[in-house]
Amino acid sequence: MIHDRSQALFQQAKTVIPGGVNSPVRAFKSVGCDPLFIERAAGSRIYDADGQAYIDYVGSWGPMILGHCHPKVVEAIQQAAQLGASYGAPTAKEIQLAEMVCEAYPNIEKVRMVSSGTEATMSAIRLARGCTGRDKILKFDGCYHGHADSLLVKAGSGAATFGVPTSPGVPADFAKYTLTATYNDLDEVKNLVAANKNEIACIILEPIAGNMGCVPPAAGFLEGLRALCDAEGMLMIVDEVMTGFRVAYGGAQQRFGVRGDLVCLGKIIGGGLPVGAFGGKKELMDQLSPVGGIYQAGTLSGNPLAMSAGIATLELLQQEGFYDQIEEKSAYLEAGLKQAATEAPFATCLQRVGGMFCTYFCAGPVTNFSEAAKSDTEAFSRFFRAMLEGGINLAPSQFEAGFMSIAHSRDDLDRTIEAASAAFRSLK
Ligand code: HOZ
Repeated sequence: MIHDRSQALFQQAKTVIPGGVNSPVRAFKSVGCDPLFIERAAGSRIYDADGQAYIDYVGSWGPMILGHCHPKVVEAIQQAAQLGASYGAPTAKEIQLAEMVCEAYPNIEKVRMVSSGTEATMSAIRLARGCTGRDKILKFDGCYHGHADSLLVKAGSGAATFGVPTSPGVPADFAKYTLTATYNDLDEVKNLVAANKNEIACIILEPIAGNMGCVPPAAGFLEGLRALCDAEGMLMIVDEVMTGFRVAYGGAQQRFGVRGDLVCLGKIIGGGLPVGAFGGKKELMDQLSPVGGIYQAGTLSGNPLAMSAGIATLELLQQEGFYDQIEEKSAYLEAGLKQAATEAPFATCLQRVGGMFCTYFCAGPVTNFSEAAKSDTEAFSRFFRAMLEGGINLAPSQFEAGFMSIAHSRDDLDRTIEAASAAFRSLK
């Protein structure tokens, strides 16, 4: 494939944007090639600046479950834009989307809209600290909850990709309030909680870890955390930014039957526009300003374009059989990729929950970050480049999930499996 225009744009971008990108993983730094610059997208495809099409499993890192440019979502955004891009004042659309979220998540009685997943988790943490009067929080090694100071400790996603899980710039005085445990290790969590009795405000987790690839919760892990939070007066914050409306309409909490005290959402609820949300029982949410004293605000919060795109998206997700189709497509791809991987010269392990998946280049199962980190990232990067040259766009990091959309056709999946066979063979 020709990447002349993308390469020229990357050189130009680097002169005015740090690393040429507005979010680190996009720089393709860990996969040994220059990033594609994207010009447009439609359905299951994205098109680069050199005019080449790719079957896309990044889906803007999760939001595009309908595929790109769904006509109903485009129409909703266009109509909203004609009425004004932003007012900084309440609108009926905010209520509509909030009602849809509350209906989908029974543990959310009230929800506040923000502009990104980072804002959602950051605000939920502040609320948890304010409600409990405790400063410490507990997160899991390899889970990523955006880039707020308290949460950028042993983080997954780009932080793991570039080997700086705890970022310079996070004061040690802040980081000391963030305790970290091994994902899926309930005993370790219990020990940490016992050692910090009555000091931990909340446990925050990805109910399916999608920022160290794709790691499902072990049997009993979510239930154990729930019971521990109840026993110890801690809030359980379930970060469903990635999994919400993705692995089921009611997210991972519906799928696994365990409910958090606070829930963070983002990605799909904005239909591709910048959005985040956090919600929970009204006793907790009403401690936020202006009802309570815990402050949280945002100029673009509840933006009418984002609300419109979110409403249109969620309406389409309610269609009968939507998630069955996502499951069916994902299972088909999983089976095909596993078969293709038999041609790899070493062990691989594909993990999937609903429409999110990851292939590790090591023997599995992968249950936590230290196991994910055993994946041969050099082999991943060769596989990634071979897939890209074969017209398949995967996330440019071993530690990110792939995402299925409803727009992926059987033909797209077959082409992907064919490209993967060739890519695995090329690793010999
Ligand atoms: N690291 C985020 C996904 N897990 C987003 C990356 C991006 O948008 O570049």
